[in-house]
Amino acid sequence: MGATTVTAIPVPTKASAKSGIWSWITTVDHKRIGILYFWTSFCFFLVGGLEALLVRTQLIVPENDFLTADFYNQMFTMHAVTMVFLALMPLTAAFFNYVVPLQIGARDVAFPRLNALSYWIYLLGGLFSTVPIFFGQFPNAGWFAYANLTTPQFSTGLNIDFYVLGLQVLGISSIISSINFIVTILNLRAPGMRLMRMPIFTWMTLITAVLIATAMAVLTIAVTELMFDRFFGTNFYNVAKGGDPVLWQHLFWMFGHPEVYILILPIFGMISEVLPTFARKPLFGYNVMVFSGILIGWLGWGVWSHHMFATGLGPIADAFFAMGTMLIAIPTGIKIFNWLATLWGGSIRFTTAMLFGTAFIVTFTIGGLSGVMHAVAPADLQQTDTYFVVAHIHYVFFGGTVMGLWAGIYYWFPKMFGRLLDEKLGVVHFWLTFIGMNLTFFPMHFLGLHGMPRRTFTYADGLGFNGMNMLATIGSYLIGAATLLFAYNLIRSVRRGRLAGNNPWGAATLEWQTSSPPPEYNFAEIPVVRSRMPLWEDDPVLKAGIPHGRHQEDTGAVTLAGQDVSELEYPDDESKMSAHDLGIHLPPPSIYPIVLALCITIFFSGFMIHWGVAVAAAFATALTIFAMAFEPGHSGH
Ligand code: HEM
Ligand SMILES: [Cu+2]
Repeated sequence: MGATTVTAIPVPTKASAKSGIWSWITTVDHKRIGILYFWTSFCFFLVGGLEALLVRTQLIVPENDFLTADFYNQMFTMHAVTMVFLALMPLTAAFFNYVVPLQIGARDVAFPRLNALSYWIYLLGGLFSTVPIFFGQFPNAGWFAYANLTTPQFSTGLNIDFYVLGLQVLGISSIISSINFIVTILNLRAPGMRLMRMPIFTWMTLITAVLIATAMAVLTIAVTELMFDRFFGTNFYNVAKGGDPVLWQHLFWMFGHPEVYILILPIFGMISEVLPTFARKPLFGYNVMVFSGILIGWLGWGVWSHHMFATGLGPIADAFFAMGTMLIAIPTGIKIFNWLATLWGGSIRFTTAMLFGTAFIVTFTIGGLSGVMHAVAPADLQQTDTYFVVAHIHYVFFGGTVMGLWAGIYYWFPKMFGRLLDEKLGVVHFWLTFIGMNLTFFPMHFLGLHGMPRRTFTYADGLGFNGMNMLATIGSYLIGAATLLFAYNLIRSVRRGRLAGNNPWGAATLEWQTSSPPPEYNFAEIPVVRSRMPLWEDDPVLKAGIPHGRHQEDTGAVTLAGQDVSELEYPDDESKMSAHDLGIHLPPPSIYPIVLALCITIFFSGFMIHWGVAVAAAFATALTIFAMAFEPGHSGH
């Protein structure tokens, strides 16, 4: 425990007085919604992992017949779709929900009912996408679902219908929640928290939310066109009728590349919270970290065609997209150096969160390097559609996103549940995961360079692929074992973990000021912020290192609910401002989010069942929106 730890004896607190299933169904509390996101996406992570293990088991030996070719196609497609849309994105959303309002000293998000709505749409959309397992009709054209594989002539089953409609539903959820977070971060910050005093995780959430709102819009256009091709006989992607399959590739990757940043920028934010806390040093180069994040998000919009070198775009386009892609390595490299500089000279505590955090720097960098390798267009012609790309993807998704998320979970779990995860199990979990992932994905670089194609259901004996495939599969079983251990640790620690207290790690940002878990209203008094690291200000040693904005810097005239709070002093207990005094109410629970989510999901399923169902659900959706709009928004304090 660090010098700034203020808690004497941790006592368990209750997140909310209300309990029972109904209170969860109708909740609009960002913390509860965060917890719902957390468990749901973790379950989907287990499902996605199981799909991956089936794929790896099929490939363990040459000419294996563990899975049929068709089922194999469904498994690798659903593995990617599950991981990207149902596990990792929502798991970052769990932290946006739980942590961001606390970090900015707010009582909730800007639109609490919309927040609940986006969760329920996600859950129902996720279940909808899982239904086809019961009749063997999972999507089977890869997660990027290239035309013509998806046009009605070549895909007659329901497989692609599920892909199209599932993504429509899930896209609504992501767009709603991103708008909610943009507004929350811009408008609900505590007095004194200027943009450049925001915790870096909040900053990366803001950038990610902008990317989600814009990129998801493009995906929606792409899948709506595909939906029209499949259900209403249009020909956007049908060559025979003058359509263009390359149009799909452009639209998909215009979404797809920003999407990979949507999955990594929040992690950059998490790592930038974990490393300073456990090195007991402020983040090195905060300003540069913010601007390099913005630059990555911005450049990320201009490089999509690096996924399309093999379509023959021509030398000018190839050169443009190759250079654009390489440029991204600059802000990314800056971040890596800043993390290293943060560690430099720090007094490092290797907790499990820190183990995952530091390992992330290594594994993510390997993935970044292979990315720059395929930015070289001529080299990419060799690498594309081979296992080399699979190696790259997984060093950035697993070595980056997953390792970073695990760091984030070990770090914030005590805030969310009031109890610490078991550190002994954590260390075992870390080493199994770290060894397992490198064993699984590192040989794939060589498999790819030796010519093993990606998405191949089996391979012939004697091509030199056997040993490395065996290694990769063994590695994946290690990851599986590690993940089960992790699941056990999570479930066990919710009830039996060590009590955490407000600030078990001695961290610097506002979420650690309130109790763990925080009360329904988060902060009894809205904190007034004077620096980037409010909780380190009182520590004479740490304080010296806090760049920018210490006590001396004036907070400006900050007003809240018409009162100048920057100058307020609290002479005695009675005059302290509470939520009540400031006129801040907590929004009442609402049943409409789940009802609306149900209507929307039924609307899209209607296209597969009967058009009458879709029409009825459209009416129900409109009515529910009206009812929701007129629902009274005030309740007790
Ligand atoms: C400096 C950073 C990066 C560079 C230069 C880079 C470059 C590339 C390039 C050129 C490709 C296309 C390869 C091909 O299909 O032939 C690619 C594929 C891919 N990248 Fe990256 N990348 C970087 C970071 C990331 C990050 C951070 C993520 C995700 C967290 C990511 C996820 C992916 C995925 C999922 C694919 C494959 C998509 C698919 O074919 O299914 N990349 N990357
Ligand atoms: Cu890309």
